[in-house]
Amino acid sequence: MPFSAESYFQTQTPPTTLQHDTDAVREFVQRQTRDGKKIVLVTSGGTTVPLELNVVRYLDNFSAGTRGATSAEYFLSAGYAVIFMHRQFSLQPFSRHYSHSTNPFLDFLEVEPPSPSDPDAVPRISVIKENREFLLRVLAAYRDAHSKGTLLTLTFVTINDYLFLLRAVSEQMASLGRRSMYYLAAAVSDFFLPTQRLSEHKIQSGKGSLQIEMDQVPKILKPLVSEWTREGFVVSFKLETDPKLLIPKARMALERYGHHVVIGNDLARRKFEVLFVSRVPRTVIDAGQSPTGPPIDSTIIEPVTDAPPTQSGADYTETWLILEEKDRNSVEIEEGIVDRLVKMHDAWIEAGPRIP
Ligand code: 9Z3
Repeated sequence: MPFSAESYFQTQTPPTTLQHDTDAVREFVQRQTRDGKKIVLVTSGGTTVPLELNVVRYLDNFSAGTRGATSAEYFLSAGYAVIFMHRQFSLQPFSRHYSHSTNPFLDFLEVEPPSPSDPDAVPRISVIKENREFLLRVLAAYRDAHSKGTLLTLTFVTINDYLFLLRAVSEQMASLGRRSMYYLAAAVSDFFLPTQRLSEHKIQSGKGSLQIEMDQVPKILKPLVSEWTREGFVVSFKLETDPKLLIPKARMALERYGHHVVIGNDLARRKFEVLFVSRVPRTVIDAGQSPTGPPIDSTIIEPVTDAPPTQSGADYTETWLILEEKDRNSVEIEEGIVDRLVKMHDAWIEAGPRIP
């Protein structure tokens, strides 16, 4: 019998930090609610599946955390409070600009020699001139988020940590009703080994090949959408490597879970092209709201023309969001993604009951 979400949570062990994290989220949600903020939960980075209880080996899911960390910054600048739930040591908002090995922090700095006329002077470290404007912008946004307390960071490593934490955070955010958004960019394992079948110690070699039978991870979007989040605006990501599968799999996710937006991305093209599949609620159209709004300058929105008709018909919007070729080294596609989602979310808030 495959695990349902319910049987999963009944039989698996919650992470030891769960209560502490839940308390932090409760306090954060209460404070942001008092300040009238919309809150977005951004999940980011890949989950692991340990193969042993005293873990030496694990399976990992691909994700550097760029999508989540970058998007979190754009949500903050759009006025959202952000719960950033990420894989330990994956990229984070603000520090992503310099902590990555392709952008080492020390390369931003230079040493000014002491003045020969002042015997007590010491060398000074400063930021290289051409990086100053950029770093000042990052620093200002970072300080702003810190002084206003609008960013809460949570950490997961395993798929088990992720599932328990996602449920706890969603339950705390439920009181926000339509003023909450779920931006599920973490790369989530599809298969796992239940604790009861995990080897306690390191699996020994020497017995030939290793065979492991894994269980399917329960489809967590289902209870998230229908039980935990009430009226939250839910955006999930679909990652494929076969371009032919992207549209059908993104549609299928939307059909199956009944949430608001699926963003499909092909692994090789994800930095400059994403697919938006959304179910535009009738109420939004009837209220005369544009569900998408115009694109920001550097992005092109193209209708999907090569997809077969949907089974259920009318209420789908399927479009590509593409970065213009000339902008691909200087603009981040997350700016366009977040811009679009904020407009859709506002239309969703506008069309429904304000606070439950
Ligand atoms: C994504 O598709 C993300 O956009 C990426 C971002 C992982 C490609 P990077 O962190 O990459 O910028 O390097 N996430 C995959 C989401 C996922 O696993 N979804 C699950 C599913 O479709 C559950 S919601 O089944």
